[in-house]
Amino acid sequence: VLLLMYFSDCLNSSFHCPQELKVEKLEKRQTENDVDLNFAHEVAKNLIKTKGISLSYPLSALQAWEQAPSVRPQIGSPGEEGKPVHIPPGQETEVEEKFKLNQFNILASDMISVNRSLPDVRLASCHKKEYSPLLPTTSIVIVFHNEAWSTLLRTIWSVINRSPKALLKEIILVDDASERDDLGAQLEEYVRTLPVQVIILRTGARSGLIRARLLGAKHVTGQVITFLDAHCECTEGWLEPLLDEIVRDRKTVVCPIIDVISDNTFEYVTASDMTWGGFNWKLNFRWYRVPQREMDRRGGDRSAPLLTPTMAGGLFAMDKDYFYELGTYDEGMEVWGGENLEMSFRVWMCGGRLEIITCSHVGHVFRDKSPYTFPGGVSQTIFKNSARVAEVWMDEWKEFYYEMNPGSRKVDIGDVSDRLNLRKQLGCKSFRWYLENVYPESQMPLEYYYLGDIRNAESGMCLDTMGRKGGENVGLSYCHGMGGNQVFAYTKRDQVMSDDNCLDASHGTGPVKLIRCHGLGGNQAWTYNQGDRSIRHISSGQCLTSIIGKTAGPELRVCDGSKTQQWIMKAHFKW
Ligand code: UD2
Ligand code: MN
Repeated sequence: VLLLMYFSDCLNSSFHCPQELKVEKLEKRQTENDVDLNFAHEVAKNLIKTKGISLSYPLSALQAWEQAPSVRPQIGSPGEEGKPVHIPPGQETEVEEKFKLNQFNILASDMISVNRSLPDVRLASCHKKEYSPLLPTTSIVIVFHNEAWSTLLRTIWSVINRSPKALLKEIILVDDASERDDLGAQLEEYVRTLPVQVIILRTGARSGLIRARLLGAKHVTGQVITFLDAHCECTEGWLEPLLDEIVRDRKTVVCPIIDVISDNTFEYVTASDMTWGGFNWKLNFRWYRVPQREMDRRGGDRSAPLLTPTMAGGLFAMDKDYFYELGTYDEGMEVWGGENLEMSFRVWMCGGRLEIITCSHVGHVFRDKSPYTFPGGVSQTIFKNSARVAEVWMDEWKEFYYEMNPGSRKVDIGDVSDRLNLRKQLGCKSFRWYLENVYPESQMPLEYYYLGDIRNAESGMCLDTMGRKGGENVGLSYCHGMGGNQVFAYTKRDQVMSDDNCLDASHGTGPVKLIRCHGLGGNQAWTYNQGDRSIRHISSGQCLTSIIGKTAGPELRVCDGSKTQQWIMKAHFKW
């Protein structure tokens, strides 16, 4: 008989529970009060054993959790059920003027209830899942700098409304030196009325999101830390599958699917469960399609946890002790950026795993630009943070980053010796191991012959992406030796690649395009001949040619050995 245990007050303690302990038989044949505590623990332990549930969590979470009441749509209110909000005519100028305050439509956000209803976006198979009755408690840490009142409160309310009460230890708000009046005393007063413990911390001086999160983490009393941005909305059933996966293996760091809340209409738009996290040479986090390999590993079950090479960074949950064991965050990082890849590499390389839990959905307002200032300058800050990631974690592949962002070689990145020591102490694996085992589909080639610019012998000009997007022609311009758009890698898989695009020619003649690398050879396979310096398109047998008098870019032509078909790959050549 399965016993459901209600430890009404002991949710807040770890092993020692107060007296009001009720043990109920599932079939409700009999209810006994004042059962001996030791006996109850014994029964619980037995259950854990027989059900095969890991004992890494204290029994505090042992209870049938009370479900949060689900939010009913307020018929007629704007944005209900996640629908888009339409701004009344005549307010367009105000929308535009106020947009830059938050880089989203604050008028739309203000029109929506802080308790708005959302659709249940989960896959049908998610509803059939059974989660451990022994889920740990969690503290939610939300950091913010100048967040809008309505988005912040909607984040908080969505947590309250859609998390089982027993699992929610507290919400920790970290105000990173906001300069808005309503986020001061008014917020303190507001949170006192909430049906959950809310702690407000203030950094005092602007510390950036990384150090703000660290301050929040110090005050966590739950067993799991869950981080959220300050403009999120959690959907029905978002929390249980995250915590369940951590119970199975405390070294698993879990992310929900991050759905899109429109920055304009605040419409709730479901994101694909077929994307995972990657990164490019610039060390920007990017979404890519999940490869077949990972679909196969999950037996084609889209509701199964998805192993992801990296995470977006804002929304994730992690065992609190493991957060500390693994070295929290790099405190040398400023304001915004880099910490997401740093944490992703560290988790994988140092013995953990990183997953997207596709049955858990949380919406986030994605913005095109940051609304706030970067005290040290935007690019200086991001260069510094990313260079710290590259120096500590990426071994020789850091060169891809530096070649792509020559500006970051000149930035003072500060001292990284503590982080290097951490890597050593934890006995972390190499970046090569990560690329081979976790992310073989990466845009960083595992084996490559050359990284640098590719110069034409006749014109002296260099191949140049001209900053164009995938699908456009590759260009040719004066060699500047500064990397960036003129950096290409010639790889062992016969690719000539620049970041996530590859030189691609679908016809035997004509312009050569930059197309997202597919790694399958075909139109993207080239061989470089060090002898005659030709770059030959394997499938057509034609040669990459710089056309005299034509500045548009190189084309494919019949190979004739002329200087227009000779290309110089000078530095770092490794055969
Ligand atoms: C993404 C992440 C974000 C973070 C960032 C890289 C998601 C959905 N978001 O950018 O969490 O990992 O990548 O660093 O995955 N904030 C401060 N102090 C600051 C700057 C920001 O407290 O100096 C707060 C900000 O108010 C927000 C959170 O940090 O609540 C994340 O900032 P963001 O929303 O501008 O980042 P985002 O979503 O573009
Ligand atoms: Mn955000």
